[in-house]
Amino acid sequence: MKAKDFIEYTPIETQNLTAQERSKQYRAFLDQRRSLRFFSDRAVEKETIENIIMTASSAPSGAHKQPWTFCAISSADIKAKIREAAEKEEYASYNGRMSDEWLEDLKKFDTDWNKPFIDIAPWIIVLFKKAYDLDENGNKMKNYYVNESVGIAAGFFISAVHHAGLVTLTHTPSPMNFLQKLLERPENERPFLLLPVGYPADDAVVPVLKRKSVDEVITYY
Ligand code: IYR
Repeated sequence: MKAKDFIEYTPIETQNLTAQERSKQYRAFLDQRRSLRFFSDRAVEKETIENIIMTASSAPSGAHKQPWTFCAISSADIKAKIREAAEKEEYASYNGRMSDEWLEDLKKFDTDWNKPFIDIAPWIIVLFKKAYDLDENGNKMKNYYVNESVGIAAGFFISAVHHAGLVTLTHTPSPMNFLQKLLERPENERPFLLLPVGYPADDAVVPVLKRKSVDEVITYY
């Protein structure tokens, strides 16, 4: 792209609804989203995953560098390897690495080191952040606000999964370096999030949670 190349911005088609109506609808729609730990093994087409990832990749990023790689895994063999390595780390976390306060905070989710969803979900997406990029000569090119950018892309991803009628979980097996090795990612990529994607299991349950109220999250001036 040349410097200072501009085209006219085309606003979206609002279908005769006001911003107030549209914002209300979207609020209700995203309020139905839940993080799921119980997945069906029902297949999801590659094209669907690709649409969701490219939605995520439309997120704003520092200097439009798009400092991310989405690894989309459907191979049963690789999923099994990821599950095994993730459970090893999670076992150590739940049995000594996490503080009592942290374990207490997690009680309502009834989680433990077992991560069967990594095998069961048809797709595991591992989102990598790119600390820097390399040009065709192997020179380092700087990325900016990498954590903010990749976090925003993850948000777009989660909303796109919900819009498709699918479910996901923002899973952070910790530490996550095993993913870089297992997926043979280059030195400039660091794992950011692991997101299983699929249909919910027929008997899926979610914890009873309350979201913060307007007064708790907004301060008007
Ligand atoms: N990574 C662990 C623990 C965990 C941590 C937080 I913060 C959660 O919101 C949920 C779980 C796990 O995935 O079980």
